Amino acid sequence: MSQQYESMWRELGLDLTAHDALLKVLAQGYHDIFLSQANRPTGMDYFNFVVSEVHGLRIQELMDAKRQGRKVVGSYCVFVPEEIVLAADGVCVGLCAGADFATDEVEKLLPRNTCALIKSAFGFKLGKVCPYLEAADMIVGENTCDGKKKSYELLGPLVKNLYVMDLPQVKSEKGREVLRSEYWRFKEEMELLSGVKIDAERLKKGIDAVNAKREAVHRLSRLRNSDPAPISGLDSLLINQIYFYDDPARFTSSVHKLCDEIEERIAARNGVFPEGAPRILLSGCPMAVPNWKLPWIIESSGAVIVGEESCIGERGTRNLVETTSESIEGMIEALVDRYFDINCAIYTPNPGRLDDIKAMKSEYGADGVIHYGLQFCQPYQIESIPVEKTLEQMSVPTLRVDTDYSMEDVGQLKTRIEAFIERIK
Ligand code: BJ8
Repeated sequence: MSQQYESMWRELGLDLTAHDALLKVLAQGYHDIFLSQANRPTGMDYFNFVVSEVHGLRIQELMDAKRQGRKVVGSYCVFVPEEIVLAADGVCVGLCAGADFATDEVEKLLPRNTCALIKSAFGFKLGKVCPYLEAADMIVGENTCDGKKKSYELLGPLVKNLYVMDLPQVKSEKGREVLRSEYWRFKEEMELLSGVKIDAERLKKGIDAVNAKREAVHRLSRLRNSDPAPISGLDSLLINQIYFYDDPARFTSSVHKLCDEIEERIAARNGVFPEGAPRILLSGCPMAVPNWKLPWIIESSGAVIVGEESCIGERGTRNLVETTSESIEGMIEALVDRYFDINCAIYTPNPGRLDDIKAMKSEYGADGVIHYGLQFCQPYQIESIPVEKTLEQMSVPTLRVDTDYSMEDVGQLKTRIEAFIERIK
């Protein structure tokens, strides 16, 4: 792949040597963690292909779209409405990264005790290894946690095109008004950037495309309910990660095709884990590519992950946008309704998230919950304590895991997770 895309990467300003090293690590990790799994559905071949071309063919597609005058918008948060980007004929891509890179350089800019998700975003910029970031015509930051909102002040001078969206911290009428006015402002900004006037017809198409994508992953989530599990949690997480990169229509049809196959596997009782394998619900911080450490430890210890209460998972995809309105005002309001309901820990208070965890636990028949907190992520680490307490009071075994992107704690995590699995058995 390297030679085929070298000129494109050079044109984007990537550091080819560092980028090559990153791709090698990614390919090796993918081989060891994903391709080594037994009895995967054949529908995963498509997603294997997407990963193998994630810095190749997909970037080529973005560059082709740019040549046709379309704009590429990168975002770090599921509050950024892809529907509005699509309505302006743009392409929306996720920019969160799940690996440490250029850490020494990053720590000259950011305190060491910044969460790995933020440091990684800076590392991919400073190390010049992210073609999505470099291809983006607009990078959308958002005022969510303190770490993110303060770090965008430092990211701004490093990129030409940062746009910061303000977001509410409280689920009040005032909070809703903040989201409403920010979505109108974002619509105007997208119109300016693209030169496309977003009318009701365009916005409806954007809403339908993203709703269809969400419906596809909802179908997959429901199918994971079966015992024996017809698909691993690792593969499901991968699909949720690819959700942020792939062409929406192609992604949607590939997920449905996979689901058709999974239905056949369920009928044949053909699982990827033995029947009765301990079932785990993961909850907490988002896991961006290639952050596969914790799910890999869990599933290689004999338990299966049956759901993710996470932004790269159900927190990000729950609820469709209501499609009853024909007017642009009504559609923006429907977007506000849908996104305002995301139960991110940046909200205070945030009781809805605990309700979601409880509902997912019973819907997917989870035997226990593992709460994943990134070190130095105050919102999720602080919430993890009442989450654990409440679930344990309900006799739901719960394990709190705080970690980062390094592999240093793998042995220790494995010991804790194996003991937890023994407990829920
Ligand atoms: S809607 S979860 S994607 S803000 S891990 S950077 S919270 S210190 S990512 Fe998020 Fe939007 Fe919320 Fe979802 Fe801060 Fe925590 Fe780091 Fe985090």
